[in-house]
Amino acid sequence: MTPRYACKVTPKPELFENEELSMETSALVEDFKRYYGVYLAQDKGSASGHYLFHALALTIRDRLFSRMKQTKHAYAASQCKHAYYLSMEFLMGRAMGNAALNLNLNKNIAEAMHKLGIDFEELVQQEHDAGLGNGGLGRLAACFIDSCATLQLPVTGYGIRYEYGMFQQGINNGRQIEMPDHWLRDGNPWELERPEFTQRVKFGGHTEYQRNLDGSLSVIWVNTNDVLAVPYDIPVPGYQNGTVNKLRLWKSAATDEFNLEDFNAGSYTEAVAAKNEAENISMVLYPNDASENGKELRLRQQYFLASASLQDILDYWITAHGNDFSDFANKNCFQLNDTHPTVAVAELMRLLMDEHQLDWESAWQITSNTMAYTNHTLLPEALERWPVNLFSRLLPRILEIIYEINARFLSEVASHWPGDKERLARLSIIEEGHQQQVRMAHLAIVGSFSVNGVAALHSELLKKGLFSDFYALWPEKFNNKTNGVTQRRWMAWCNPALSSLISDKIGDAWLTDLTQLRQLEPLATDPAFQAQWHAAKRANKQRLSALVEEACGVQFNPDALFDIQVKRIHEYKRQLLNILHVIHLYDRIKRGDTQDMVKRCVLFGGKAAPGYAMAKDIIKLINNVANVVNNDLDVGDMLKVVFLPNYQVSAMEVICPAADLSEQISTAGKEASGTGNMKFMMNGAITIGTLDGANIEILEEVGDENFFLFGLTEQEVNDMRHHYQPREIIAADNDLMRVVNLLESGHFNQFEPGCFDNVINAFTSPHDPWMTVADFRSYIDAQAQVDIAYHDKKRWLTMSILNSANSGKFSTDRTMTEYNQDIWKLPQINPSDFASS
Ligand code: B1H
Repeated sequence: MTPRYACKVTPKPELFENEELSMETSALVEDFKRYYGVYLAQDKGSASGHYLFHALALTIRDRLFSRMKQTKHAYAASQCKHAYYLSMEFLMGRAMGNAALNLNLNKNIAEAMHKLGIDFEELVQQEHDAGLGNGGLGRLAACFIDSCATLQLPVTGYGIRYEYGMFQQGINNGRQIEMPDHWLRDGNPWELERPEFTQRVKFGGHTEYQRNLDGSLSVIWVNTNDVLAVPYDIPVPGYQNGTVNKLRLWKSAATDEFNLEDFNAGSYTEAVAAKNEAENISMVLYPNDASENGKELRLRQQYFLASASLQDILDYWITAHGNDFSDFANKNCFQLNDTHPTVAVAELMRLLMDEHQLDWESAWQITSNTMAYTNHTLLPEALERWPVNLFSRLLPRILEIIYEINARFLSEVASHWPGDKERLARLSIIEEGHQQQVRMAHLAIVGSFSVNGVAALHSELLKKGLFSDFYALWPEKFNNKTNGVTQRRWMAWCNPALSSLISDKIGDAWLTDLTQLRQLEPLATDPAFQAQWHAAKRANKQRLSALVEEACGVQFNPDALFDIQVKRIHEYKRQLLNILHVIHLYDRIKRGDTQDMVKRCVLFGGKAAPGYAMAKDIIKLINNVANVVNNDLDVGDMLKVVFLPNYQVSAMEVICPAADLSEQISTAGKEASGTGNMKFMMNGAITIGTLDGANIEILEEVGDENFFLFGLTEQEVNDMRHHYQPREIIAADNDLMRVVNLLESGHFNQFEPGCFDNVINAFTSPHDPWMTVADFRSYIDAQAQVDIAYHDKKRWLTMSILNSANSGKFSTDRTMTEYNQDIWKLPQINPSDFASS
């Protein structure tokens, strides 16, 4: 079964008793009682967690929406520039705790609930995660909009209100099973439906030329199957500053005409059934992280998001400016979260030309000065390409525009590199071949004034490799924006023990300026402070142990080293390397070679894309190894291993505060940035990692004595590829040889012969792209250093404190400040400066 990481709520009998309370707390109690007793029509006897949660959510929601209105008025009154974050994913997780913190109502709510005999912390656990994202890219979007609200930047998120979010993962006989995540089943108290802003999105049909009254020609897109896009607004509160920004999510719905013909033909049932096609668009999130996604429904989703959002923004513009778009590019900016919403480039051209009668040059001026593109991966399998014939069937007008953009672009290339046919073919937005494809990344770069990667190494590799031709053409477009995470959720909310310790010592300015944590540096070796730091970490480890015991039935000893790898399961992230190390430790214990070894609890978590067989085999391997290790009496509590099912945002809120060791062990050059690495660092975990993504910048900030570095560099990985012989490396390394022998002898799959053959063949092949074996020795040696360091409690605590103290760079407040300074150029707007009567 899937654990929901939720506890039962047990209200005490004093429910509805009232005592002397502060104004704010009394107001909360009153509102709560009204929602609970009147709106939800409950009484003492029916106090289920569900209604209690909803009553409190509605109480908090009122306070969010009133600030959201004020914020909207302030933006309108100031007529300021606005940025829009277009993303197919917003991995928001739970909202209640974050809202309480950001509204500065945490204490009042806890007090109000206490007076009513309800435990606020238990209530928070009732909330279902909003899992509208796959992993890092979706969670980044959530952290970004949090920081923008805290920085009081006029930024709106636009996404899709998927009926089903990321699947719920169960484990059956060690294998992943997927179950639907119907997150809206119990209602979503945080959203407000705005039917009055419904948009209409076109699909299919064909284009025709039409002569206008002035004799000019314009294009019309006719015979389309239209779909309605209905917006739902979700409040995004800034940290205790009166700003509440908006996340607008679109739900698809059928138009009435959709059914008209069938109705008239008397086919009532067919007509109603046809609604499905429209409603399917926002039905389900595609669960593929950084891998192929070539389905028609996915392109429909992408266009649906782009078209509905741009029409919404243009409508708003027209309300204030009519059809005058001369100032539009000065007042609007669109940030494309990877290529997923990139069809927006062509859609904005279409809307400006076909719907608002701008000529090509004016429309292009606006489009190419408002679009900005963020790339999140170099992996070729994740680079989006859509077959031209799919485009021409689904979005014929958009394809015409893409062809025209490409023709004009290629003539610019031809004049820059006369006669260079190969370069022309390489750069073209249309890839030739037996099936022509639209290269979405090329469309994004051509249509944008800014192109950024998400960590320093990643941005360099974009310029040197994947986009080198574009870089040669337009070097000024390229820039880096190293990712971050919000310290409000990822420290203050999820780690109250550590946060209150920190605030006691240095005050609470770190909540909005994370570089303040550097003040902890002088305390890193202070014995009294170390003891408090250790106590906080130990309490967090106990909290995680309880979760692990409940979900996996395995006991984690809070004094052991907590060694944690949680992220999507992907070969490049090399969960395999980690489990090879676990097998090595097991082998050492069995041989009695435990000198210098510390007690370890190894935790894995993460979802595999449902069609990714190798990733699923890796989950099975982890579970089988865990089974053998955890049940071997010789091992005892020297080593425990678990695969925690259904890793999600709310699970990470318990996991990252409890980690000692953060596993960031991807093949160098493959992880664009990583953001889990930052959450662990902030919470005082020490990283064992390769020189990849943002690990490099973490190492720079913390220094190599506070980081366990291992493995080949990106350059070395690519040099070694040509003469990689893993079987020779295995033969030359006794430790590795024993690990491979254990695997090949079927030690972990005694009743399932052959079940790991594919995994073994993959990592022992000279063509293994992830070069796991190449890094084994260096990884094992680094892990031995971990043991030595952990033996020395004082040294470990110093390292832990220094990691947290030096994590200031990795706040999304810094990331967003950089996006704003270099790309968006928005003013800070304080709603209280525009307070209306
Ligand atoms: C990242 C994705 C991604 N990169 C395709 N690319 C998807 C690609 O549904 N799809 O088709 C979904 C997601 N996700 C991640 O972005 C990187 O791997 C991380 O390294 C990075 O930290 C994160 C945020 O920038």
